[in-house]
Amino acid sequence: MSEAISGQNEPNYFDTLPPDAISEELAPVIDELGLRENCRQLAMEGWTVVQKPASDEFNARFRAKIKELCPKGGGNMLLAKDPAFVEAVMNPSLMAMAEFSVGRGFLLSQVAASVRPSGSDSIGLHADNNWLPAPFPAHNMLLTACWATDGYTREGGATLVIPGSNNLRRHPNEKETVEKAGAIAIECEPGSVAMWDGNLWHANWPRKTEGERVVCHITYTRLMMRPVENYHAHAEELVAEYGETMSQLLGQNDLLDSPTGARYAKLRQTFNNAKR
Ligand SMILES: O=C(O)CCC(=O)C(=O)O
Repeated sequence: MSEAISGQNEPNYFDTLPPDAISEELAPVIDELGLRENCRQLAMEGWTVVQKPASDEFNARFRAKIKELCPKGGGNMLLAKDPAFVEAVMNPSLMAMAEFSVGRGFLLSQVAASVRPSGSDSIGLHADNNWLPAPFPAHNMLLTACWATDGYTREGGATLVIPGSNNLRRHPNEKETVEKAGAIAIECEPGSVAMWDGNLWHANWPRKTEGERVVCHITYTRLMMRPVENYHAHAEELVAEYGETMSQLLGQNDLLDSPTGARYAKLRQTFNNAKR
């Protein structure tokens, strides 16, 4: 294989960073965005909240767009449906947290939304690593970021989490699913983004307050995982519009899953990404 096609002009990384380490390249971005404590909490407890990563104007527009596109309680494949979803997915704070949690070169897995009216019951306790057998690996595979356009309160049906359950590295059993021992509510302001790793046991509380809870659920995944949603039909258009970051998110900028065979020009970059 020639140098040109194996990407040998990249430095060759030999060490894999530990799961809670922030890479040298990412550290200035994390500091600039004030996310160091979020990284610590996500790595240790399995969840964190990024306070209002965008303007109130964006949050209001985003909520209205979700309501328009998801009149019946929910929707999916939203990335291709309106630029507001791209703006949320590519928000600098979310992208930085995703790189920290699911590694350089991570993919977009899903862009869905839920609209929960008053009286909505809770969903069952689960870990989002639903297509991964236990024991879960030390490095996180899946990061779920829930954009809480209305904020979260327990009475309002906030996401329920069991801090530290991420460290058990397995799915909850039936008894644990019923008991929900150690559960707390994530409480946050409108426009904040609650996020958790694929190991964390979570559900939500019943919604007792009036009105609706409108949330966009964005999932990022490590580059070796299969995404939930398949944007192949939209990839060319989205990459032309949004460039290299979109290309990475849709798995078009690495060695893998290429319709013409492995993209060897991306080999070293992809192997290096797996270590960061
Ligand atoms: O709706 C919620 O609060 C929790 C959602 C959830 O379980 C998920 O997105 O994985």
